[in-house]
Amino acid sequence: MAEIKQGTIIKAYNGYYYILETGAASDAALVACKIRGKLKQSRYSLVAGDLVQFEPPAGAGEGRIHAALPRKNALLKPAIANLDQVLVVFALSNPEPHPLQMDRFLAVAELAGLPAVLCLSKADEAPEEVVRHWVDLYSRAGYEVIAFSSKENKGLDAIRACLHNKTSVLSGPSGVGKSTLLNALFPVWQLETGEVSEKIGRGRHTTRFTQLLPLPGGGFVADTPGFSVVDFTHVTPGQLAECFPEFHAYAGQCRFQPCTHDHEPNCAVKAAREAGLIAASRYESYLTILAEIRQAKGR
Ligand SMILES: Nc1nc2c(ncn2[C@@H]2O[C@H](COP(=O)(O)OP(=O)(O)O)[C@@H](O)[C@H]2O)c(=O)[nH]1
Ligand SMILES: [Mg+2]
Ligand SMILES: [Zn+2]
Repeated sequence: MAEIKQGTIIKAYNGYYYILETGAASDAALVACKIRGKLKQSRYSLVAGDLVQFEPPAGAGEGRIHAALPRKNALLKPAIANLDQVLVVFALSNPEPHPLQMDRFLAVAELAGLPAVLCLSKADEAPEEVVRHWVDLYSRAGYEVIAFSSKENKGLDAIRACLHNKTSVLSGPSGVGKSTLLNALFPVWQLETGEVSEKIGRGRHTTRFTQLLPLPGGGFVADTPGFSVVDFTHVTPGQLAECFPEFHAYAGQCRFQPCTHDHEPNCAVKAAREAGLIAASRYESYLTILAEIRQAKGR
């Protein structure tokens, strides 16, 4: 009987699973494996981030996956298992911060049950008071916020520390500097970066598939555009309110239970918003998404 080892699936591609053995160096060679027949019929397919037991190839050729360990969690889009957190990346300038869009990305992480860290890029392009405004706004909402500049090498240690020994996915719109960030953190990676327009032209015929990058020192980060489709139509108003952490302290004190924090009298969330305890932009984002949910449900 060959030795059975444990490892993490780094990418799944063309029927092969590429595995990094647990405890191996981040730049160790990946082991190409196929799934053992019996496991193939199991309920779910294996994805990046899955922990598996595998039998390395005897000589040349491929190894075999014998078993998958239970998952902590799994995302569908992008398909990644066992995530610890989401780093939501937005630019402080070029493109300008878009609070509704930020709140959507943060809420998607909340819906997935994953802690979100807000990483604000291109700090070199924004005046200090603008940086402070956005950091304060989201810190007060309960998020860990890191302002950084890949260009000027600022805030990168905080992001490196945040990624260490965890499995993370970067999410956020195109052009905010996600790939540039990963290259600045770990220069050996040399991921493709550039203007949005250039990338569309070049990227059309290249297959984009989900892949984890093993971090030097432990942990993984997903090189993927993240959640591109942010769709809340399957979400209930109650679930949406839970996606806004700064509402939690007040929601239990509303006169009506459940309360949608919209038209109801004696709403503690609305009162907190009027007292300046909840930021206006956050409350407006909530109402905008709530209206979309209601419209989709024809209510
Ligand atoms: N000024 C400045 N520009 C940056 C910074 N990071 C990225 N950029 C630029 O933003 C553009 C988009 O970067 P990219 O990493 O491809 O964005 P992605 O689509 O989020 O992966 C590129 O032109 C980068 O040079 C930064 O820290 N400062
Ligand atoms: Mg990119
Ligand atoms: Zn309320």
